[in-house]
Amino acid sequence: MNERFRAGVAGAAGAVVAFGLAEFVHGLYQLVPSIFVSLAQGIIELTPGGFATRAIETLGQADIPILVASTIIGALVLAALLSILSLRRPVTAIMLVGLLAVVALVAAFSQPFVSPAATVVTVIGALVMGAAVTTFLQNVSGLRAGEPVAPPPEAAPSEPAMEGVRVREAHSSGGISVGRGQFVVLSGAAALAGLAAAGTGRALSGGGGADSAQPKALDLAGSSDKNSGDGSKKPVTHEKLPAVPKDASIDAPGMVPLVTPAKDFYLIDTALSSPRIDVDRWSLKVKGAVENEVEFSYKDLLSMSTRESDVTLSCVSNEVGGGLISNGRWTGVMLSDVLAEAGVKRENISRASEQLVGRSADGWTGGFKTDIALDGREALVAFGLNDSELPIKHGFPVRLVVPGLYGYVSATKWLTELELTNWNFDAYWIQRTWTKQGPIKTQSRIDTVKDGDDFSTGKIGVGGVAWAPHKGIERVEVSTDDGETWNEARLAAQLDEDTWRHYIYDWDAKPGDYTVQVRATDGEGVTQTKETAKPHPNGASGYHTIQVSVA
Ligand SMILES: Nc1nc2c(c(=O)[nH]1)N[C@H]1C(S)=C(S)[C@@H](COP(=O)(O)O)O[C@H]1N2
Ligand SMILES: [Mo]
Repeated sequence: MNERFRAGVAGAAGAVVAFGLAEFVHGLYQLVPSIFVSLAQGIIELTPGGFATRAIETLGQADIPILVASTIIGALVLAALLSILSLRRPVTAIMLVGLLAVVALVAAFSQPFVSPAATVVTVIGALVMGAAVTTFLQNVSGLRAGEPVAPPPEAAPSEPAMEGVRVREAHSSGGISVGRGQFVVLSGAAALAGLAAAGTGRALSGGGGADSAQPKALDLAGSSDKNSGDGSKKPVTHEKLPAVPKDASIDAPGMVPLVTPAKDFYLIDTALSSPRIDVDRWSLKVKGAVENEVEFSYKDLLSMSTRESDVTLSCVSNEVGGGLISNGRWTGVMLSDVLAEAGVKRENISRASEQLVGRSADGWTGGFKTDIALDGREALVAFGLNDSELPIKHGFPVRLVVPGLYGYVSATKWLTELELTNWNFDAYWIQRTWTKQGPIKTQSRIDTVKDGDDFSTGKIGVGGVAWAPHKGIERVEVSTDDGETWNEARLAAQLDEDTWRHYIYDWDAKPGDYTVQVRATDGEGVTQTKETAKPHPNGASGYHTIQVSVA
């Protein structure tokens, strides 16, 4: 092993220890954010618009492992290079480590709910420990001659980062060195210790695990009589929807459930790890161009009138035929009721209050016309999904759900603020070149038959879902001849005009190769466009088209 290689290994081992320690502290104390996640998140935020639209529009899906892997590799390579540099130019190396501390702190402080002092101590402590381990490994492998054998890093946490400065006589003879085998063992041990610390930290903080934990059942009993003494207030009610009617679903192999189970609900956001919010400290502010700013606690919200509402949510990044769409039964307070408390009414919307911006605990924003919140549709400040609290990943404790709008302009998760402002403000994805208004395009998808399927002659049920949230679906047609002729599909009962609708066409298939397509017509009589478009900048369009063979 040559000198550089050993120095590189020493640096990488030190980095593992530094990250491990920081991750461990994060596990013990959540107000110290995960430095690793903060850095990766920083990369996302700094990604410029054009690139971001392609690279991270489906974050929460396949891109996360790539991002995480590149962040890890990047950090290890950087540490290795710093270690090599430190042999020749220790002072420069130390200054660069200092710069890393600043970068890590900036990233950490952009996370929600950060304890400043503890975070500073953690970052500096972790870097000092990492540098100590690196220096120790450099020493024992003879890369830094003239130093006495340092005790193991666990026993020597004091001022080791400075050690490099004192090593002037690096080329003098002597110095204690261990053999190659021992160097490998020591480096491996350091890295393992770091990994163990990181693993423990992850386990303590419930990284991943708690996200998938079963959300608690909603319990609104007892929160109802709050305002009853006040004669001026309308009585508080908790409206439940009747059970989903049987005839609203078509039961066929491959059909998706009409109401998506929370665990299967599509997931899209820019948060590498979901903000964990303590409901007792959470509040929702309504501010900006309002008559009076108001602030709601979680209890305040639950003691208002609540309702359930069936709403299909879709992501603008959904490709034709794609799965970034789900249908939920949401529980919450009407957004219009929340706004009314701040004096916002449809009649008094002005240019200054034309836009309603939802802001998340993690800083994400989504904005839409204030009028949409007040035009009667069941836009909710939601705290429940399918009779349970919101899952952490889907916005616990409170999010927005607005029928008819894509999620990127409307469905703010981990909601902490509603701000009334003018139309000039550009929310998160608008800054990244997606269009300002995001009405969901009328669309349909074939689910029961897949592209490339082979069938034998006979009846084939071509079915799936069609949606035009807030307009409803009036008709769905299926073509088996590449759009030459269209056959009316059978529709299930419409659960709600805000939700998708099941359809099926019983196709009597003869032998041959077929191009099968579907198209939907919304409640206003408008058929979805045949024109194909990519998701960027305002949603995909075109007919879902598949090829099948019948023999
Ligand atoms: N805080 C926050 N809210 C957010 C997002 C986000 O990145 N951060 N993404 C939005 C987008 S683009 C969509 S499509 C929906 C997805 O909601 P879901 O993950 O619950 O399906 O959330 C919206 N709300
Ligand atoms: Mo989205």
